[in-house]
Amino acid sequence: MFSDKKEFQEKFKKKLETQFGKTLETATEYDAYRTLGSLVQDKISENWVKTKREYRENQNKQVYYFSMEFLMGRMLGNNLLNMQLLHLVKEGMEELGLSLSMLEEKEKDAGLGNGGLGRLAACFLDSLASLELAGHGYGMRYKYGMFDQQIIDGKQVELPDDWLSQQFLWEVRRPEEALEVRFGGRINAVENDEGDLHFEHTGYEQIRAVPYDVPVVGYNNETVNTLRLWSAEPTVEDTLKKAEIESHFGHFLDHKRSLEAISEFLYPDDSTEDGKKLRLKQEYFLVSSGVQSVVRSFEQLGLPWSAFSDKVAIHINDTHPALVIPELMRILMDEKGLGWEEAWDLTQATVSYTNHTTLSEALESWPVDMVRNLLPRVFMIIDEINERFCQGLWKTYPGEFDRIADLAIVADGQVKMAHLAIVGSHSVNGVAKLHTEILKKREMKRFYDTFPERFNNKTNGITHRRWLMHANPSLSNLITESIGNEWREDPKQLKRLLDKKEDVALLDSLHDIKQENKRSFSNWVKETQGITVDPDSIYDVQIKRLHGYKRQLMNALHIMHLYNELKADPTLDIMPRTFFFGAKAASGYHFAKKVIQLINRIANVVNNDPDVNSYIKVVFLPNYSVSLAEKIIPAANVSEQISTASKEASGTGNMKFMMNGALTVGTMDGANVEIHDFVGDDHIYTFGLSSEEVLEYYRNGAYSSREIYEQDERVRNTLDQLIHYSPFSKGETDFQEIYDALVTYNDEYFVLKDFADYVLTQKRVSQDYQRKRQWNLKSLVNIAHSGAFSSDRTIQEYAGDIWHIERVQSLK
Ligand code: 26R
Repeated sequence: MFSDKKEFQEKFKKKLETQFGKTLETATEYDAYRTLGSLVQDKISENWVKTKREYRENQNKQVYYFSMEFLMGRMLGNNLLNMQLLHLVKEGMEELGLSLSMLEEKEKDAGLGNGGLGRLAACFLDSLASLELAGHGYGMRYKYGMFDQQIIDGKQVELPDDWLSQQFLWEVRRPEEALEVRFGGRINAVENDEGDLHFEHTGYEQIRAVPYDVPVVGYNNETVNTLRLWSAEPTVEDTLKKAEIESHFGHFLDHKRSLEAISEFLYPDDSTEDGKKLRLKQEYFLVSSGVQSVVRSFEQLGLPWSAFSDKVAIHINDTHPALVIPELMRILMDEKGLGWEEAWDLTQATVSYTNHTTLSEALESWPVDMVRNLLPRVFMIIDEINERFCQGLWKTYPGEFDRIADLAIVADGQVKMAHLAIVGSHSVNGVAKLHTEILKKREMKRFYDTFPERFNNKTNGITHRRWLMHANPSLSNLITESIGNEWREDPKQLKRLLDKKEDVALLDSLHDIKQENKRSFSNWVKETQGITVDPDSIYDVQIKRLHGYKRQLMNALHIMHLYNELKADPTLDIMPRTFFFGAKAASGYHFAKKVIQLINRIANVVNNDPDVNSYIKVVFLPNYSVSLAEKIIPAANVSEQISTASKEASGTGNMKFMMNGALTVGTMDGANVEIHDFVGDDHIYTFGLSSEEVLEYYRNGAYSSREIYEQDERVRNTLDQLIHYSPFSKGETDFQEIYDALVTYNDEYFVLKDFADYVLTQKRVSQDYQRKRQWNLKSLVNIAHSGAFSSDRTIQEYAGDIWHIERVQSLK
């Protein structure tokens, strides 16, 4: 393809001309981006073909990571990084008068995910390829990804994310591998001559599933794995038939649209169970096309069915793809002729499941009638799985009606997806130590009692390639200067920074780099938001989905409190701080939208008040996304991880900040607990109730937020400003609901309970920040321990303990 700068420049100019009909003089930046992208894609193809051939010839076990979400972000920079071409291309472009980072900015984020769960899937793909493991993603090619957020009049407005309006350079449509997925219809049991039953499906609706493959490039190796995204299209026969019957073009168009709707939208909801049939259709669409495609690949190996689980692992990212279990059973039995027992053993040995939340409102269940009507054969199989499971339970726990009803997959007219996922798989894992313990001791206790060997922990991780090497090149270079280059292939090596705690020059450079990152982020904020922020202030950042349990509200109330203190005493000696927020609220989550409005109101008041705005500033960054995270995290001093203890399964933003030298202000929740255990008390700011205390309050009902409201004057004054006349309320009733949630409805997330400790902790942060060298030391210690949170470590654990796969030995 190209191996040196000259050759690269020639190829680039050539492609610009032949593929896009432009010259360096006439090309726009966007033209240059797509030319470069398509050049890179060509180069990737060589290793892609090779990797696929190698897997086939080697007959390696393949892992398929099924997920309704893949939050990939941009790909150009990361592909160049992983291919070790970043330098060559950067310099080559510069000589042609083009800036690579400007071109990178032209790429739209692939935002096919909501938040943590989707981004985790993307980090895992990067680690699988980088560790030379044969693991692929199976997901949905949504026409519209995560909505674009605008803030108008201080309120969130959602606009469709029409990301495909810009051609997605990295995908390859594979119509020759399209499959069909069936919905609805009836099942007739038919007996053949030997007296065997088989099931005939009639009257169904058929949808074509077309895969689009995206290459996943490993770091500094020749591995290119595949992310396969499925798109719904009407089948040809179906379309013709309909057109004929209806003989009405309008009807035909309606029909076409209703079929395509299946892969139209990502559900922009990361918390509430959405009862809509379309979501269930989406889930089955991914599952059925995915499992059919997996089975087809296995059959090409020419091995007996008994080898299936030796060659295939299917991992389900939360319960969203849990229908994999009955779908694989259906295919093995109805299409391949296996008996129940053999099909069941293979299914269980193939499937593994990760739980990402204990929030009851995010646990999926579907009405029996809906499943039966939409997926009649799949429902029969679920029913049979349930029947056999309950019979087994009856033998182990005779007479324990309660327990059996509690564990059943189908109960109260609902299909419980988590129960299906646990029963039909060989491994169930949580995403941080604390989360897994809560699953075992509480949420899934009775399942743990029944299948203790299935439960295990896999603490989440993040790819240090995107989140450190690519997002923060100056810090990366400093690290290399200090401890050598090995950490790039083996991030555990970051620990060697602990030997450099006395290295004053290093600590100073750490500071300088942070300052430089803060300056360039300030410039970006100025350019895009028109807000001036001071790089000498503390950059305090909370970026994540907006949710009650994540307590952006507590952060906001703290800022109101600081404002009040400053107004009361203008001579107050406080370290200047800029509070950054980035958060999208689910479109139907009214309360979350109110919190966004409140933050924007606070920003408006604080930033325009000359009495306070040289001390505190508030910036709400609209349209938080992966690419925005990559800009702000390297510039952060303080990482806000303040969820109500027990509620945040893991968190992964916490790890990204730590890796970039920000210090955590956090509760002992999710992976914060493990961060704390690594860095020690002196290098993290923990506060608030423990998960046990929170869970105990929920049990005994002894918490009264009104008591705190009545006793703590600061809390009362601040909350009253929400409903009485104040600069924040402006005499309107916009924030009555927030007040009510906190006072009238007893503060479900313990915001008031943890408030006092939070205020004190933030004071400590302000004081400590002023002792530069100590602060930089804390920062260094965090970076040093962050290698433990590389997704390479996480993926190695999945590979060894759950999937039983090893690094692919090259055939060469
Ligand atoms: C059912 C459906 C509407 C739905 C519910 C919940 C869809 C998506 C979600 C997203 C949840 C499960 C999620 O993103 N969980 C997050 O997973 C991260 C990766 O494991 C964790 O770090 C994070 O703590 C957790 O909230």
